[in-house]
Order: sequence, then structure tokens, then C-alpha cells
Amino acid sequence: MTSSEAPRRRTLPAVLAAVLLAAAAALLPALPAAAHDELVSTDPAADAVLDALPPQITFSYSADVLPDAGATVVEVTDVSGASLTDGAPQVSGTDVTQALAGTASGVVSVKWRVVSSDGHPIDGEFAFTVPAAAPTPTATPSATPTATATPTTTASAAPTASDQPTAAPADEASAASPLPWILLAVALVIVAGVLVYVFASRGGRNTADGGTAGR
Ligand SMILES: [Cu+2]
Repeated sequence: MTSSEAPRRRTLPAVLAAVLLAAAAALLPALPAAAHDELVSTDPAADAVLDALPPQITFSYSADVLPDAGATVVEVTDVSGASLTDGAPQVSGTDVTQALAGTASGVVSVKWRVVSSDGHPIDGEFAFTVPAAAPTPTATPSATPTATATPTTTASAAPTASDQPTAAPADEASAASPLPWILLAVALVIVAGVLVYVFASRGGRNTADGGTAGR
């Protein structure tokens, strides 16, 4: 909002801008001559991944928001669109708190609207994620004996297996384990390459789109 207002104001003649400002000051005498407020942070933060639905969402703004009833609207919905809010949002100074109720898994969408201290409504939305309930751990985690299972012994261990009474589990483990590790290593290399590419390309044009910077 601030970013869309500033260029327009610059294009207007100075006299017209002064007249508009005077008219606005006359129409809104009680309000301080301030700029838009901005949403500074939220808890949980946007795109956060949580273990469970939090009991509440807190929005922190750059200035006091209008505490009038109905001025603040918060909608919190799960993937199916069901509302997760519990009661009305509470305004306290620069903070708005919305209690939540129910359970959710997946993406939780948050839409908010407040009236900032200069009388202008501002709004926005974000989302966070509540993963599906983790499956209950049924089996004990990998009860393989932690003997010295050197993978090289499997090739020549056929004739004299005197030191290994149970050779079958060791063979299965050593035969199954290398492939996932190789795939993981390849994936890590690919991810690292992509990250290097992204950061390198972003560094060249970071002034082009600073939209998320807040100005
Ligand atoms: Cu404003």
C-alpha cells in the first residue's frame, strides 16, 4: 500500500497534493498524520511448519491498530475451508490475537484485516502447515546387531565363517544399505548446486524485486 501510494503522489503536482492532504486532515482531524501501519510479524510465522495447531495466532503491527469492534477480522481455515477460529480477535495495542480451536492437518490459511492507526484498512494473508499426525511407531527401530559389519567381508566370507555365527542379517544389511546412501549423496549434490545457482542469480538482480522486503 505504501509502495503504490508513493509513486502516485510524486506524479501529482505539489499544489494538488497539498490540497488533498489538507482535505484529508480536515476530514480526519482526530487521526495522527501517519503512514500506513504494517504487519511486522506473526506467531506462528508465515510458512511455519508446526507439530500441531497452535492455541492462538498473534499478529504484531508497526503501530496500534484500531480496537473498534468489527474493525479487525481474522479468518483461519483448514484445507477443507472449515473455520478454526475460536471467538473474536482481541486487539491490544499493536498486537492482535486470534484464539484457535479444533484440529487441523495440512495447510492452514490465515486472512486478516485491521484498521491501522491512520484510519486505513490493511489486510493480508499467509499460511502455515500442520503436518498430518505422525504414524505411531509400531516396530522397534532397526534392531540389527551392531557388530563390526565391515562391508568388504561379504565377498570372501563364504568358506570360513567361523567368526560370524549369523551371516544372513549382515549380508542383507550390507547389500541393501549402499544404494540409498548413494542416492542421498546425489540428491545433496543436486540441491547444493541449485542453491548455489539460485543465490548467484539472485545476487545479480536483488534490487529488481524487493517486494517482500516491506517497502
Ligand atoms: Cu494509511
